Amino acid sequence: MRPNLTKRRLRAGGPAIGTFCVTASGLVAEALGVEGFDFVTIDLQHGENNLGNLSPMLQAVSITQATPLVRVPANMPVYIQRALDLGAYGVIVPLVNTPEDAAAVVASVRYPPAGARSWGPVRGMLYGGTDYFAGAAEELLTVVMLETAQGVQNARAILDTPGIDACFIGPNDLAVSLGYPPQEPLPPAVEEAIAEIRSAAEAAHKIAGIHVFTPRDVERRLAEGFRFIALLHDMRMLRAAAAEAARVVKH
Ligand code: 3PY
Ligand code: MG
Repeated sequence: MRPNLTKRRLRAGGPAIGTFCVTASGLVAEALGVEGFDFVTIDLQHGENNLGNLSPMLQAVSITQATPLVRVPANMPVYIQRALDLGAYGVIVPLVNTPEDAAAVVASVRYPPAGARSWGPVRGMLYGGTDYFAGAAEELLTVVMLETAQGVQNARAILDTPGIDACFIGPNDLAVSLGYPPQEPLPPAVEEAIAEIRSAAEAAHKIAGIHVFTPRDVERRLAEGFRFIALLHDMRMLRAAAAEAARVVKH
């Protein structure tokens, strides 16, 4: 099966730095991949994408060196299994709050006997190869989002769940769950919760991940021990560049 370069980097102890794509444009997804990110995550939770347009979005990422990942809209077998069937090389599952939630994620990713995924990788096999069944557990990346107060409380148990490769912190939802509006920089209580999750990941020997919104924060989080880092998404990049360009407009 085609190697998952992002998973291999993480397994080897290195960082993987990628981004998200929220617009439904294959052109944009391809551009993100071409620019050198380790992974591009097609976002089905927020933004324009859905199962109906996912196949061409994944095709666009797949012609670059970036690993194609999908953030599913919810922890439901239909989303996780269909994203993988269409060629996602890993899933990022939002709002995982309990070890039972984590076990459900693994059951959707893994074929029996380890899980309950149904066979039918229509495009997954085109991208992954004819030995998809034999290699799927090894190559597909399983990431759970810890982004609620309950998720922080249960972080160690969630990360101890067999089959979970990494956690990914959503700082905005985490702030909201802890009683703050989404904001940058994050309030100290949110930073404390982030540090708690990172410690839990370290204790569980799992990879810690987080979404960041400035290149400087990539450096900061790497120094803290995070290794699976997403920087920005296409709309934020576009708006920042557009705002910078529009500064020339004086009236
Ligand atoms: C959050 O910040 O809540 C996220 O989900 C970022 O991806
Ligand atoms: Mg979130």
